[in-house]
Amino acid sequence: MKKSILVQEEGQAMLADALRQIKQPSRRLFLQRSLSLGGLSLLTGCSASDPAGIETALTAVSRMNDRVQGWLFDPSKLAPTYPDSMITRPFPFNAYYGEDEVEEVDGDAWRLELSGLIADNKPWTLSQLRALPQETQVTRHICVEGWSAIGKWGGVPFSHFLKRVGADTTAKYIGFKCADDYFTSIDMATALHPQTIMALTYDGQELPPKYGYPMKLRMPTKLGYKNPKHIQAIFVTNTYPGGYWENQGYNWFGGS
Ligand SMILES: Nc1nc2c(c(=O)[nH]1)N[C@H]1C(S)=C(S)[C@@H](COP(=O)(O)O)O[C@H]1N2
Ligand SMILES: [Mo]
Repeated sequence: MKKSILVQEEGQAMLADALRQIKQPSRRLFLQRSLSLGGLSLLTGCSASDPAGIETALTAVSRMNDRVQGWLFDPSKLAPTYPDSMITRPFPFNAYYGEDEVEEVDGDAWRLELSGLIADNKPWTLSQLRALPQETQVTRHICVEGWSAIGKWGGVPFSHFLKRVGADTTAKYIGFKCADDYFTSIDMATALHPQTIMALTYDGQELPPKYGYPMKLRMPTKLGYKNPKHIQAIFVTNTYPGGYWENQGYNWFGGS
């Protein structure tokens, strides 16, 4: 059997054990922190003189951590919301490129493409999305680069959309392909979370290019890099799709 599979199985048994003992969030943090390099070599038999082994082990542990976060995720627990007076102005821009290189998407020509485990995969126009029920949230966006900001997004509850198009909500993953070649993917429980929305507006106005025109996925339960802007295609799958930053070592679950 491959080492990574052994690592996962062994690690999962250990984590399942630990999970049975912990109930409070403070203990959860302790659990996350305890998945350190020391614990790693214990788990895997890899040493610091074996960088490739460590790399593999780190990836394995990050994927285990995804599962733990998935188990701990409470689909009905809401992220904090804020009054309009607390909105961060100006709201920061971020991407893997500079603000002068923001993707200019033609909203009239734009079509949201659907594929994978979805019954009705006809493409959607922007006006069709605008005709669906809309919700607004004032929530905090947290970026791993060390900043957070409160913003106001409006759009279609993603769970409503997924049911409308007949997505297989028992599938594991939802993947996103963006106009700027960014890509990411999320777990189904988060996709169905009541605060996960297909954002079409920012602060009451049409979503500006820098914040992801024509549509971004807004999830206050996830870190910034999990919130894809300029979404062009959505697919439902049971095959792990990874992501732009996730494939470079960022944790996939990426809960905030
Ligand atoms: N398409 C696309 N989406 C993206 C990114 C990106 O580079 N391209 N960067 C992510 C990161 S790391 C952050 S913090 C947020 C920033 O969103 P904002 O510009 O609305 O603040 O977008 C996320 N979604
Ligand atoms: Mo970010």
